[in-house]
Amino acid sequence: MPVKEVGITVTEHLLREQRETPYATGAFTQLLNELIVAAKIIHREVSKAGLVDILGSTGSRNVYGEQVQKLDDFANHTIIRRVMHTGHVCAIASEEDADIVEVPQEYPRGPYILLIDPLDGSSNIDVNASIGTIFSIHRRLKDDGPVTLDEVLRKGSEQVAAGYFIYGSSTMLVYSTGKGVNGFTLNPGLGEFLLSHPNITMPERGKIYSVNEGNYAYWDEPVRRYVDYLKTPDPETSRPYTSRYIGTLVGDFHRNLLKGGIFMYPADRKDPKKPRGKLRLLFEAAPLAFIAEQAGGTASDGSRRILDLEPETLHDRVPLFIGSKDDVVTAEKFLSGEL
Ligand code: AHM
Ligand code: MG
Repeated sequence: MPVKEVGITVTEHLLREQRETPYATGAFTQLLNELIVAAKIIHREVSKAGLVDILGSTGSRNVYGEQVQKLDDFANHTIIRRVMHTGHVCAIASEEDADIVEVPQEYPRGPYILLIDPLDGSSNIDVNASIGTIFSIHRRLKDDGPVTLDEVLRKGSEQVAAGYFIYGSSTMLVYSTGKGVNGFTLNPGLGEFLLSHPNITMPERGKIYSVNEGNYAYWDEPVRRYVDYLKTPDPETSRPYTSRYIGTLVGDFHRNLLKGGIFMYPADRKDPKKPRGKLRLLFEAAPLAFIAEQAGGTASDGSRRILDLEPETLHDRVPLFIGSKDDVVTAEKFLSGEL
């Protein structure tokens, strides 16, 4: 493994990874490069969002019945348009679309399936807080022919790569191909993502918990007891923990990835239509679980490893407990009744 050189471009980093991978064709590198171009376009729109008529809602609702923001729509179409014609994917599944979008068979197609949450944290768009794009890449199971749903409904452990872009105080790309996690910061002057956070590792235990505590009354008793525990002073275990919650999964996860801690979106009784919490297994939980594990952390639905879960539908939701290993294990112990 060559020395990680802070400041190298993401393209150079990808090419180095490609050279280390036997039989690599470069298709994956080109796919990621195209995704990066899409993210730069989204970054440009996000950074001028307050100035142009791109804030607010489109007036329509997505597959979950949520208001579609104009930037959501823009991000979704930008990624699909850029990636569809690369010849490296055969299908794209988006949190914003009910079904998978297949590349027509008469066009050049490749072996990869891309899954995206094009603009995570949409409720934060209009208030200028961090938002992000989450992606996950699978290699298709068949050599050719129409893409079938079972090729998309796969366990997170089968992802060949996953990552996210965060449009925050700076724009960053964090990704993993299963060989650790690296973070790149966009230098707006150069228009290049430069390696700024090589080999990210998550502290074994953190001091931060992130959860929408407004839902406390709707949680099961064990979740409430766990959150009460985190707030009870005990210097031996660094309690009380600090509470931090942006309401953008990417932003909350990114902070905890660097500083340590736990993010939770437990199941709750707030909305009978969402008995398994709010977050989506394929578009949110699985890609971030891949990153968490690659950085030495972990992710669970309260009792099972997120990366082992088999999705039943494209838009399955799942309770999520993700972050520093010791924190997630403690949460699981509360949920199982062991603590
Ligand atoms: P979105 O993808 O439609 O933006 O929804 C997901 C977001 C996550 O980013 C965040 O963790 C969560 O919803 C916040 O939900 P809540 O407002 O219920 O706390
Ligand atoms: Mg989201």
